[in-house]
Amino acid sequence: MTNRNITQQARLKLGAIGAATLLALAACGGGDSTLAPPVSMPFKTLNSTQPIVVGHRGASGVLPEHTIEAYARAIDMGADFVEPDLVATKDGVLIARHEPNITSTTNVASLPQFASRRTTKKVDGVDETGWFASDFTLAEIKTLGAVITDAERPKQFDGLYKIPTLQEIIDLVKARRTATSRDIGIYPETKHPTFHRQLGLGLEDRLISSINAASWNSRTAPVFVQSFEPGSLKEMRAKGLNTRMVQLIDADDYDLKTGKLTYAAPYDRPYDWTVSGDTRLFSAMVTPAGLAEIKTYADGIGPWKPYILPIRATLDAAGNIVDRNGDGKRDYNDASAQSPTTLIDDAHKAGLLVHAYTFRNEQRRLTFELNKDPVAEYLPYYRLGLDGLFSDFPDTAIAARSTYLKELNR
Ligand SMILES: [Ca+2]
Repeated sequence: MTNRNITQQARLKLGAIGAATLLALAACGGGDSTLAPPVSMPFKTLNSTQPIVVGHRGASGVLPEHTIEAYARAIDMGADFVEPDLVATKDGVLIARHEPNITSTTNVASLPQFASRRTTKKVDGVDETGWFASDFTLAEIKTLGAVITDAERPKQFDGLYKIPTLQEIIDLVKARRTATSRDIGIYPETKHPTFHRQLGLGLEDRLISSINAASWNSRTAPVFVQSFEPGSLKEMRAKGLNTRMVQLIDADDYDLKTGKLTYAAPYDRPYDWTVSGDTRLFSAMVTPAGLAEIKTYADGIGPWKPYILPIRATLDAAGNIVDRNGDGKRDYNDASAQSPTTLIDDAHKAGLLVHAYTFRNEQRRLTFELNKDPVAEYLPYYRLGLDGLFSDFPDTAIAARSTYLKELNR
């Protein structure tokens, strides 16, 4: 390639300002040999570094979630962090599960020796029936097999992999850090902290203890600690946890007709707010006042992604969703991402990182304009300066990030 071609290509990529800079450089130097390579554009992230990819429950799109195998696969796919959700066993060991109720994520319901453990418990104010991690010792938990929960995902690995402890996940990540020289980290979440505290199985002290034992209790450690309950994060900060922390921000659903998020219990507010009589909704957290409050105890927010790009459908004259893809159904696949909210900018102004959840490949989860391409979903978020994201398919997130890096000449 000639230098002339480099200049033309750069002009196309950079737009007027970048091309003008290159032309000025060429004019000053007076020779082709002085031409600089295309100028890299800056990241819009809070710390001006590339956005991180978090393997959500591991590579949970392809292997049963929250298993060593799923975390290892996420790391192999290029994830910067792996995300263990934490619940406690009867003997007080932190294990990786999305819910205290392990009915849907394990084969426990098919094991006759545990049939009598089936029970009903109130989780965040809602009665749930099934098998609960807190009724099993770690030794018993280790006899279970993990299963994949999404019917569209591969089932052939069901029952083959065990439920890992937090310690086993830390050991995996440390081994992979050494083997790859990559800066891989963990992104643990305290799950239903109030529920566990009421059982006498508080998660916070146990998590701090594990992080201390790993020599990772610092701001520069490869650790983000996350929770939906502010009280859990505040407790850990008060007890000496120095890692970066992220306040998760949920909602119940979206109304495709209005493009607005909806708030129904138990996804209306953090459960510790419900217990303490605080009647605000999760939506209070994304206001300037809410962000300023989060900044007093956390380093970032983890919003559900429609807080950044609201999703809305087109309506016909009768007020019904238009079946834009012509499949006879009127649903998410017919809706579109709307103009972005100011949340990323507002959070950055408050000094907070923004890590959005959750990105998934399945066609039923993609809006109309994405044209069935899951990579395309990530790009507007990266371009807005999102600091990181959670994906069930870290390889897709990395592929999209590579596309984005090329846009920035990086
Ligand atoms: Ca449709």
